[in-house]
Formats: sequence, structure tokens, C-alpha cells
Amino acid sequence: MARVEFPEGFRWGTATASYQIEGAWREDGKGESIWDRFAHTPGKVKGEQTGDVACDSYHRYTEDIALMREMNLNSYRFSIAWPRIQPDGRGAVNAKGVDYYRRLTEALLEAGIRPFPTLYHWDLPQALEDAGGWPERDTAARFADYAEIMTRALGDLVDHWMIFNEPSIFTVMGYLVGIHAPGRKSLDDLLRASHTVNLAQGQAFQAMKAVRSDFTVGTALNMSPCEPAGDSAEDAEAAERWHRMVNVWYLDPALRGRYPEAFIDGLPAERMGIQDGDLERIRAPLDFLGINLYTRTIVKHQEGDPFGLHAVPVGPMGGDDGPRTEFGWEVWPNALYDMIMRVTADYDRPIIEVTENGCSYGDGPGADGVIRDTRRIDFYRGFLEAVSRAIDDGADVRGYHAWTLLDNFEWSEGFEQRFGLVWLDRETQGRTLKESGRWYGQAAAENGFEV
Ligand code: IFM
Repeated sequence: MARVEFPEGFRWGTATASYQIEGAWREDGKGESIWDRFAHTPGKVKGEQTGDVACDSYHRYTEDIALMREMNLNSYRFSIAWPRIQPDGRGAVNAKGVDYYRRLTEALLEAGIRPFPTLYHWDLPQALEDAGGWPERDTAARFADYAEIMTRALGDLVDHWMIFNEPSIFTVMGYLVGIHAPGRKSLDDLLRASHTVNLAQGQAFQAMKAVRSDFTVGTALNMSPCEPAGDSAEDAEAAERWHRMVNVWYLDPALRGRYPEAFIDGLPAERMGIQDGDLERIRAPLDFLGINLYTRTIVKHQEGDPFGLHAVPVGPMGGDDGPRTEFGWEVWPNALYDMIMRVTADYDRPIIEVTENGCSYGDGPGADGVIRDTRRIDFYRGFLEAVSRAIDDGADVRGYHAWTLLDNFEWSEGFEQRFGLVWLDRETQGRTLKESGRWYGQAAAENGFEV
């Protein structure tokens, strides 16, 4: 038996997102979001499910906080629904929306849990989509206004913020692939959206720091180490281009004021709508980097791919060597070690928070009511051991957030994929800690575990 230990002060948390857990989709003055519209459109989400009620956390957040306390957690990553704050994405502030997040934040602080909000986890106000959505440049200015409103509203309670959640997922899935809201399928829309999001990141960062210069501001990026499918130089170059497009497309603009060289034929600057001065505007010297990671990516050279990168990922998520979760994602803990070490080397040892990592397994209550989700325990043991190894090898990782607190609305999959440490009974909204939740809580209490 060996012991895996974390540095003193290491944060143990869970992560959630507004549309996936809150419900109350049109209460207290909330406006319609693109996910409300998308989920209400027949054929978009499995089983025609929606986040109208979700986990009802809008009304049951105190129960959720009690569960976090039971697990000895000291950080909670949640997201703020922009349409609760500005129902149309611009103009007057909806006081009841702000009030909800103040109550949530105060209750977290009372419980000794750091509130760790993300400003945008995919629920754009529908009115802004109607005005052009993320491909429309003006959305960046609207977002910076909202960032200022929110940081003013919670700035006396919250120190640590994230701007975006997984920009490369919501732009690619929402504007190119079309399986996420708003469901468009256009490379030009994606290219323009990606630039607006980078502008928004830069402008929001400036607006937040103007509210309080000592805010700690980061962003949460989906990352996955890219491994070449074969031994050829072509595959190696394709894997590197995929890395630039998926992992650092929203990081290099922020930290280096430029786009990475991902496209074979050079940056499509005109199609992206890049204007003079934009490379300064997209800069955001982030105080920390949030890493959301689920598995690795195997990439091969291929012409005729949808991006024009001459690179495509092979097969389903991950490689073929590890077991798979119920979503079909390969369980490959070393992916987290590799990714942390790569950004540590490439970006001069940034402060890192693991902002999401988790797995979907459907294990439910046995006859005795106990939920023995041992595969999830194995998953967390493996990935946390990888984080600890990265810290030993020089990375500056300050916290880890399991995705997710409780089973919730998994976007176009509906409620089928269960990622929670807590089981959700959708009929009663009852919450039951799984065995993985107990294990995670014990590791948090001891700041480590035996392997
Ligand atoms: O549920 C999502 C979350 O919203 C963003 N990151 C990945 C999770 C699992 O798919």
C-alpha cells in the first residue's frame, strides 16, 4: 500500500452548470436561453428531455450544499445563467436573478465552501442568438457588460472566477456539428464564433479586473492530450495541429495575443472576422488555467476533414487500451498527467485548477439502497493519483473538481448518462450519496488516500 498525498490547502470540489441542474427555467424573471429553445425543439435531445426542472437545484441548493458538507468539500464550481441576470442579454438587471446567486454564494460561504463561479456554461440568452449569436461580434461587448454586472453583484463574496466553460466544445458543437444549441452547421459560423469568444474573453477579463484588480480570474478549457495514431511524421503533425485547435485555441490568444498555427493553409483571418487591433483585444493574462479533462485523443492525418486541418480523431473518445465508461469514453488516467505536464512546460508553469474530471456509470441503488459504483471509485483513484504525480513532478495544481455533484441533464443525451457522486431520483428529486461520494469525501477529509 502506498499513500497519495496532496499539498496543504489543496481544494477538493465538485462542478455543475446552471442549465444542467437548476430547473426553474422561467421563474423569477429568467429569460429564455438557447438551451431552453433547443431542448424544446423536437428531435434535439434524447427522449425529448429538457432542463425545465433538471435537479431543481434552484429550489434545493441548500440540500446540495449539505451533501457537499457531508463530503468534506471546500470548493464548489457552479455557473451563472446569463438569462437570469439579463433576460435578453442586454440592458436592465433582473434583481431576482442576482438575488438567487447571492443566496447560493452566502450559503456556500457559511458552509466553509469556496464559491467558484463560471460566467458562461453554454446558456446564451436566446435574444442574443436571434441577433446573431456568438458569430456576431457585438456579442463580445454584451458579454463584457454581463461580466461587469456579475462581478459587481457578487464581488464582495467571490474572489475566484472563471470566464468560460469549454469554448471549443460550445462553438464546435453548437455552430459546426449542430448537436448542441443553437444547432447550426456552418464552418463560417464556427470560425466567426471562435473569434468573438476570444474577444469576449479578453474584454470580460479587462471588465472584471476593473471591478476589482485582485480578483483571481481564469477560464475552464476542455483539454485532451493528442497522440498520433501511427509512427508517421504526418500523423505526428496532425496530432499537433489538433492539439492547437482543440486545446489551446482559446489559450494562446489570451496569454500570447495570437492564434496557434492549426490550419494547413494559414489562419483564415478574414473568414474569422479579425479586425485591426483584435490581437491586443483578445489578450487576457489569466491568473489560472482551468482544465476539464475526460480522456485522451488519438489523431491521424486525413485530408477532407470538416475544419481543414488535415487531422481527425480516430474512433470514439480515447484510445483502445483502457476500459470504457457507459458513454464509451476510454478511462486513461495518464491523460490528465500528460496534459498538466504539457501546459506546465509550454506556459511557464501556470497555476492550474482541474475544473472537471469524471465518468458516466448508471449504477443505481441495490436492494439495501446502497449504490456500489466501484468503477467510479477506481476512476477517481486513478485520475487523482495522476494529479498528485504531476504535482510531484513540478506542476502547480491547486484544486480538483469532480464532474459532477449529482446526476443531471447531460445535454443532447438527456438524463441517460449519470456522472454524479450523488444519485438523483428524477421522480422524487431525492438525492442519495453513492459509494463513490463516500470515497471522495474521505479522500477530501484526509487530503489523500491509499492505493
Ligand atoms: O456535462 C458536461 C459539462 O457540461 C461540460 N464538460 C463535460 C461534461 C460531461 O460531458
